[in-house]
Amino acid sequence: MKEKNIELLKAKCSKESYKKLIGLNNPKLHNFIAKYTKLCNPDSVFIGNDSLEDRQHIRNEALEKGEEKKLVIEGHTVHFDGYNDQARDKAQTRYLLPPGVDLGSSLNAIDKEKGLREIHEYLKDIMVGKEMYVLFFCLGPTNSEFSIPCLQITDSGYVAHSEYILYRAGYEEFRKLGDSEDFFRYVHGAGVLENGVSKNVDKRRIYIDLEDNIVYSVNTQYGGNTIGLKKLSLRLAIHKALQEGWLAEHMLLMGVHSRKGRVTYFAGAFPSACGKTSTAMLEGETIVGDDIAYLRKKDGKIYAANVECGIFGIIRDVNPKNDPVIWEALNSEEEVIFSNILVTEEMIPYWLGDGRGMPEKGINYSGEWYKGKKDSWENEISHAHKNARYTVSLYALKNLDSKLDDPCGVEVKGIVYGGRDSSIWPPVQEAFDWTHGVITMGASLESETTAATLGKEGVRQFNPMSNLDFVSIPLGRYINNHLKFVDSVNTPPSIFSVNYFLKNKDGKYITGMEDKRVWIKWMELRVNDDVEAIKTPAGYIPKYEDLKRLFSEVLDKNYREEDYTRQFTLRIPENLAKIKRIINIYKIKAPDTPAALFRVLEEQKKRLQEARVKYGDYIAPSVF
Ligand code: OXD
Ligand code: MN
Repeated sequence: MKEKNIELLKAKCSKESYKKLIGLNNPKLHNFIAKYTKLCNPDSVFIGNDSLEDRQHIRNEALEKGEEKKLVIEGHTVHFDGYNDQARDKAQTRYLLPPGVDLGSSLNAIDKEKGLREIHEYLKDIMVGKEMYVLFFCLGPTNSEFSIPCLQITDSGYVAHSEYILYRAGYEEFRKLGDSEDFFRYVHGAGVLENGVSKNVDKRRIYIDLEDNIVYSVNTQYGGNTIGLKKLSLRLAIHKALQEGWLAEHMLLMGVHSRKGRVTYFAGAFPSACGKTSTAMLEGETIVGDDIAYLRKKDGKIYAANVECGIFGIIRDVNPKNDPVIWEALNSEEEVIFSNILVTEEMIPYWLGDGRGMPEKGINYSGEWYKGKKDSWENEISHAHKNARYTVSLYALKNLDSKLDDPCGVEVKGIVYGGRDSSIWPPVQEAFDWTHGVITMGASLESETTAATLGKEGVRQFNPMSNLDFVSIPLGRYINNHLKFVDSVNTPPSIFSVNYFLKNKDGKYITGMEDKRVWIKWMELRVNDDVEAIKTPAGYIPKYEDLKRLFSEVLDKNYREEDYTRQFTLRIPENLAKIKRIINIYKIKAPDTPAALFRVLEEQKKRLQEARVKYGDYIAPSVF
């Protein structure tokens, strides 16, 4: 470490912190920490390791600094983000573009030098009067091929506390790293706080440097913008994965259990707020992860690991009926951070759809709240935000899969793609093969927008692999990486699409909330070659008899043939219009799209057109 850096860090760190810093023999790491200590100019620097004391210190800090408040249940706290800081800010999230690099027109980018200048100006003195937390975590299980060590610098006790819950401790990983620079880094400053929340959200910026694996985030607290190891790292990981031939995906991981005790692992990609966590939490199955998975090849098979060990879940419609396991965890004395819910005088949290009715008043993301309160645009403020969250450790869940921390990951046999789609895809269908699935399901995914990002809700948006917000490389190359991924794999995983949001013409949902338990069981049977399926022009769909049996076994329900017919009718005009949209998007937005994408979609179009000539626009499954 440079002499003046040593002096600076010695002056800002306590003795213990300095010892922990020096315990990592990595001059490049030290110089980086010194650089941001100098720039952000905190009053003091805390270096955290993997110990319980350090974890406790961070929890205390979040409370003492007023970023969190204690709730009535021991171990529970509440945090509020500012009224206009309730979701990921896509517009102000940009890639820092070095000269000569072209990421394509669809990625939000800024010239690197200009962007760095701007963000460094915002970071200058941003931590005056505060403590800077320097923390070490690991993405993926430790001691594993999946592991990526991460350095988080932040002045937010809430962000630091969230990361201690959500990620594996990484100080020991850094020790093993020696003087290597192969780690991800995040620098976050919440900026000026007013009542504990970031005040200058108009100066909110999230800038991503793919060359050096650094993400900077300022003037925001919302987890999706600030928790480095979450969506900020996903963008870095997608770039790294392309270079190294693996996949970094916005995917759940779960074990699906057969009646005979067989466990088959599935990965599933769903856009934010479209059923990913609730699928991962399905009754009778086990959860490995609910948000981000890395997939790697080994010995001709595909393995995946959850990069996290906690859930930053949306807390809406979480009640004893819909989510009994989460409900139980959130009502036990496990460590939980609730954010942007409503809290009453008795310090009891309330959220939308909790089944307990709405309190008359309390504190929420708008400050003091009372029934009927309106914002400055005359919009009524709901008691809790639609994108309110809970942060809890996966180890607190009784349905946790035993392989969460397996350094080898879990072997993935099925991949599921699902979006919020009111009119096109059936509840479940299987692709003909890997290429067909990657292209017609993953790469063609569309979803109606939700409250997880700022902007209008309910607008149909193209969202390939549910990863559009995080794809940090030209889209065509991202798709190509998927196609090539199974080159040396003996039996690639089967690919499925699901749709929990299909509606009738009258706008009513035509499947039940619990039906996803049946669709996943059918996929498990398919992957294991236990049932046959019906071949349609768009993929394989279940046979009525199989679903009827599963509905009875799993849900104790009588599944009527008329429901099956309605749900699985092939909607030709909607499918054709979708193919047209998707082809156009790739033609316009992704000049380096592999030719296979257009070929496979054209073939599907032809099959659909031929079926239409024979059987009309809407084709019942019995026809095939
Ligand atoms: C999330 C998101 O928080 O995707 O998981 O927004
Ligand atoms: Mn997500």
